[in-house]
Amino acid sequence: MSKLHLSVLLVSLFLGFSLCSAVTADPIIADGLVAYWSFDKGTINDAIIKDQSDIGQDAKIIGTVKIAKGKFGDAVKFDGNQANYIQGAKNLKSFKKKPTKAISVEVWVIDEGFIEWGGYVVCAQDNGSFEKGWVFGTNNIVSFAVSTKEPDDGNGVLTYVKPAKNPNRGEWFHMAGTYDGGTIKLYLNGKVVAENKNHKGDINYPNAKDGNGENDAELVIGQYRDKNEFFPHKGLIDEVKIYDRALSEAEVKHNMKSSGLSVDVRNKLATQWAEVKNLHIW
Ligand SMILES: [Ca+2]
Ligand SMILES: [Ca+2]
Ligand SMILES: [Ca+2]
Repeated sequence: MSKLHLSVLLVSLFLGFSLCSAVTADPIIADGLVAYWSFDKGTINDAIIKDQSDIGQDAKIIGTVKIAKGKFGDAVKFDGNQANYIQGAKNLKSFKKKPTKAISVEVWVIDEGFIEWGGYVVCAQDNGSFEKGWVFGTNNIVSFAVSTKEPDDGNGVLTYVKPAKNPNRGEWFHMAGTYDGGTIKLYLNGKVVAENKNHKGDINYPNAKDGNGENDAELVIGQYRDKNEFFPHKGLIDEVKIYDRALSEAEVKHNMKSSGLSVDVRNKLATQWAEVKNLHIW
């Protein structure tokens, strides 16, 4: 084969590959995105997990987690040991754009436990009647709880909004929780499975006035974790997204089929084009 033919063949292969990788999944919705950890190759460097949103909410591996085959690309595997989890933000101050009026949290999960108090993504203090922040995980059954301005008994109220039954143990499922200032919704595999209309107003986070070690919260992935309770997830978590607005049902459905950001795809294509050009010169 001549050098020219080889070049043409390689260029064709690269173009084919570029097109394939561009169309395997639509980009996720970027409007309102405040953190996105895909856990894919190239986004994890030592203990740092790059946030792919433009907010730069990089996360940190505490202890050890394994990288495993995910729903899209790679995912993280948690072994059920409380020493091992991912810290999205050390405290509320370092949670750069924490949702305050509305929120969506989205994940792909394999759960081996469905434990009583489990956390997929958590930013909360729930200690007796002190209930502030939000918990996206399990209360025996998959659930989403958001403490809000109303109702408030003086130190916050969390209502664990959940369906009648769990997804299958050991199988991937998609879960999204949304709160728009008036309704908490829980989605499983793109369908609303639980709803609560009792909560209203801004999200009630721990604040400076709350003493007793309850004036702050950590943003945690893979564990229910507050000042006095540590309940680790056993299983996998992939494609964690947090938004500061409530996604619609259509948007949740769209994101289920999506991975990456459109800007990433453009950058990737640009890189591959550069590679193709370099190759062509030789
Ligand atoms: Ca992934
Ligand atoms: Ca607690
Ligand atoms: Ca309370």
